[in-house]
Amino acid sequence: MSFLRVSRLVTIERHIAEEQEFHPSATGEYSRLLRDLTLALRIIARDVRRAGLNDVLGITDSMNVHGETVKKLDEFANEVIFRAMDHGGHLCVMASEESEGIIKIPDEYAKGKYVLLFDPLDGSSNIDVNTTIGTIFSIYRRLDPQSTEDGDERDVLQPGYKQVAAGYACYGSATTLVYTSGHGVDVFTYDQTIGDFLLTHEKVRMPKQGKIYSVNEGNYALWSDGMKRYVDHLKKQEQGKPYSLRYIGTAVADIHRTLHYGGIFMYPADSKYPNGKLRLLYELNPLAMIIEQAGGRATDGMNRILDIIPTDIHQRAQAFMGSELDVLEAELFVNGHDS
Ligand code: AHM
Ligand code: MG
Repeated sequence: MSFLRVSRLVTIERHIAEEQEFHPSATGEYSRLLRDLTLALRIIARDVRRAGLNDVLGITDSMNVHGETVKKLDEFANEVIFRAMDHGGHLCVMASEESEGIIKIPDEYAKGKYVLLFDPLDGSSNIDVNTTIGTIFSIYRRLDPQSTEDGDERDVLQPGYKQVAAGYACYGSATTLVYTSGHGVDVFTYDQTIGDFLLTHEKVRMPKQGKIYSVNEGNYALWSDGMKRYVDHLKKQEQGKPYSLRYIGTAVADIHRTLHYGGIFMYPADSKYPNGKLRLLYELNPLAMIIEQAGGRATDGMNRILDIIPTDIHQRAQAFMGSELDVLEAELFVNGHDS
């Protein structure tokens, strides 16, 4: 099945410019922010493609041919995003899964009206084995639109429903960029020969129900009884079942498949992670916005993920995301309403 669902030749930059035309008061600041961010994604994509070679090309374990320290890819991605975004004048503060506190914009640069949250390299356990990894991002407006000062933790701790835009880059068999600004979900594919992301799937809609579940089932013994019953139910031999199991262990990749094929992706609470493992600000909110914008459902088993009020920049939450009917059914089981 081909996923090409567009008739127009459009780059990501053109697409964002077209969306800005819906907002006559737009100053272009947002378009410039996105342009800087996609530069960072192109640089990370290039280095992901060279993963494994960077060390080989280095003179020693820790030095590359330029005499610079070879960084782990996730630290490198974190730094690339910071360096692409710190000086544009459109951000007032950033926060990253890889950085302990909020990330200040350096004193010498102007502070803008947006906030950027990101997971620079999602699926880090897959880096060394050439399996799909990704970058996730989330953009908010700062709380005080008139301020030209640094943003602070309050700007970062906003609920997901306030996101202006969200997306992810998925470094798989191709590099794709999945993006929403609240007007549906569009998918762009990177063409390295022209160095640009081209629109390849416009306004993705996910199936109402799928036939795939995606969860780390190795944790079965650590789950609640309701969660165990739900997964047992998906494996029954009855109409429409058993479901197939697919689990990559990179949230971006598991969500990307779920977006196209439908079904459910889960990271529930277990006795090791009582609130689930995934991070609300850098992973769940942006992925939940994408899933909802494509017609799916994203909850923590009880509440809409986008409505959770964050209290800590690295807080975790449970994830049940995917086709609407599948997520509704999972909620019945995990809340004990299945019998
Ligand atoms: P990371 O951001 O440090 O890579 O960790 C998050 C990843 C997710 O991408 C993925 O869904 C999950 O951790 C996999 O966890 P597990 O190995 O416990 O199944
Ligand atoms: Mg991650």
